[in-house]
Amino acid sequence: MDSLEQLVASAVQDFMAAQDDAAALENAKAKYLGKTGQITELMKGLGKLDPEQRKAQGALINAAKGQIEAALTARRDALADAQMQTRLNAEAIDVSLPGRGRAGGGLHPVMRTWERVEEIFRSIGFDVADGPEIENDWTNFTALNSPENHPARSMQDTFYIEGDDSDGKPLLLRTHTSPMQVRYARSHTPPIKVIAPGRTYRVDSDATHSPMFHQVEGLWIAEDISFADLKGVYLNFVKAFFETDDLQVRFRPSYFPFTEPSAEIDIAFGSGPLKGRWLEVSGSGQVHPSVVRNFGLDPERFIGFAFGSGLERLTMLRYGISDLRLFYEGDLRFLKQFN
Ligand code: 2NL
Repeated sequence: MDSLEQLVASAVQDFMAAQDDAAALENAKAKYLGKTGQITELMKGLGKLDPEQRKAQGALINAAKGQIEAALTARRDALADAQMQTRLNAEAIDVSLPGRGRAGGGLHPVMRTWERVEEIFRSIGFDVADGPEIENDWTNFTALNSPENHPARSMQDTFYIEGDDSDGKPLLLRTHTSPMQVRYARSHTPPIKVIAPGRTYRVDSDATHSPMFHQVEGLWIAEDISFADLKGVYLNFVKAFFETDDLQVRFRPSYFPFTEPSAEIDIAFGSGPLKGRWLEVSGSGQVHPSVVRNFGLDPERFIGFAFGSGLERLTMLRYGISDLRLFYEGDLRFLKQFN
């Protein structure tokens, strides 16, 4: 084998030895084809030969150079192919695999109660009111006969918003759902049958109180209704809500600034784990004449009945939940049981 053939053979060997690292192949290329590479040096030596020999030798060197270049290109392509194959294997996606599925959301148990209460009252002709959670002092307190110096109006009991409304009056997070009913009563003409469910806020936080909680209130205003109608509506409601007719209600005298007379509503189940125990579920009463006047109505002509219940309380009784705090912790082990 002459020296040119050996040179080509050694180049091919070096190229084959270069593995997945691109620098190794480029170094091998420089050894033969670079500025001081062996082929380049042979070319430089041609100048010393006479013209006849230079032509013959030049052709041989060029042929060898061509073979080396072809071997280099082939090796480059082979390495690129191998690299692509490795990537394809590593990044392969099996399109026949089943999907991961979509995690289904679910309703919070208090929201279930909220929807249930709406459905029951709609079925007996009540409308559902809505309204702002940031209220003014008049709608939340004054209109509802809450005296100017009542502790409920203090910063210790109510969340006030920094800054006032456009009239310089304080703004606050509504402390009950009643302001929605005040707004509703002032913008509708009797007979009025409405419930107002929603979030409410008080400065209160312990095992049985949350700074945010939910209420539903009901209001019925007409010319010819009595406490018996309130009792009938509420009894129908609790029977539908708890899905049993085996249940009693009792009205216990109480006091609220916005009703006179006022009563607590208790219920007792005739069976089940809570059988025979009187359970407080709502406040209620005949709407105070001053409040009827604040609705823009004549208390001599119109009579109103109202009630207010806690949605958390109703939910706990319905599902047998013993700790209010479970509603606000967002623990999926608890929440998943209702979906
Ligand atoms: C309670 C007390 C009650 C009302 C809410 C009411 C609303 C208007 C006018 C008059 Cl607009 N009354 N609501 C009446 C009596 C009791 O709820 O502590 N509930 C958990």
